[in-house]
Amino acid sequence: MSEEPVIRITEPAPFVRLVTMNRPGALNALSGELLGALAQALDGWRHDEAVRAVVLTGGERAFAAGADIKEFPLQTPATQILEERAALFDAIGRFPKPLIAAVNGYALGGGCEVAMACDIIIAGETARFGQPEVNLGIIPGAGGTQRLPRTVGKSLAMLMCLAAEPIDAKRALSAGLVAEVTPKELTVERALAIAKAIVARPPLAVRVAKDLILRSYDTPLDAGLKLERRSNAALFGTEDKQEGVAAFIEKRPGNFKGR
Ligand code: DAK
Repeated sequence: MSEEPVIRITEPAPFVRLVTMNRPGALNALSGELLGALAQALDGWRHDEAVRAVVLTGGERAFAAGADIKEFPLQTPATQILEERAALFDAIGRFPKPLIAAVNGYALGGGCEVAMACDIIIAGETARFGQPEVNLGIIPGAGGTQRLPRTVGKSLAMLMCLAAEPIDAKRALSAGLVAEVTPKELTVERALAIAKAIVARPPLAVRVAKDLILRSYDTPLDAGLKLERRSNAALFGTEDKQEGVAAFIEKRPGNFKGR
């Protein structure tokens, strides 16, 4: 175990957590320890009503430069299965509350996959996204061959995964991989502003909207539309809906409880 914590957690605003990956000497390479700490934090917040949105960031040089390659020499097919590393990555994908990635510098390999598993990516101008695993004789292992083509299309995904060519923030924006590009000093600030805007909104509606958008990737349109209609009908029975409508009519901000 290193002395410095591999992730830092702060509460920059009520209901918001900021998680900063903290292995600057290794460009935030995703060691088992770092992934474990991240998974533990996210799993702990699943049912914690004091947490409504999370911002995940790294450092100035790197969001994360991928899985920790220095752990690879001892890894075998058996350790890959037994260590359940995939489950650690999955903790991000299964987190039910909004997760915003604030990316400066390298987001490579598993780092790019972690960002893609988040719901919104805000990129600083210095951000570089790539899937260079093929250089190591392996392939993306946490969504790079699946989430990336669904987001940027086949041709660019092939370029990134087969030629190991990274893309810069501007190209990531035009490809739809990121929502916005900011000056690098403002990346976290912008992500936090989005998180604060989200936590002021009804938590149940936010949660259901996130769930449905993620489901849209593998739900036929007709089934997705039915699910949307039923989910919306259910939300009409919530206290938050009563409060949101009353707040609009009374021209005041809503006070939402997630009930
Ligand atoms: N792992 C370990 N250390 C890393 C690292 C990484 N991914 N990336 C950088 N570092 C370390 C370097 O070794 C160096 O350490 P020292 O030599 O100083 O001790 C330090 O960080 C600074 O890096 P550089 O000296 O290389 O810095 P440069 O500016 O020259 O280059 C770079 C920056 C990002 C271009 C370069 O460091 C680089 O190419 N890094 C490797 C990027 C990469 O190949 N990433 C993909 C890794 S494979 C799975 C799920 C996912 C995965 C696998 C399995 N399952 C669910 C089973 C994911 C796999 C990957 O991500």
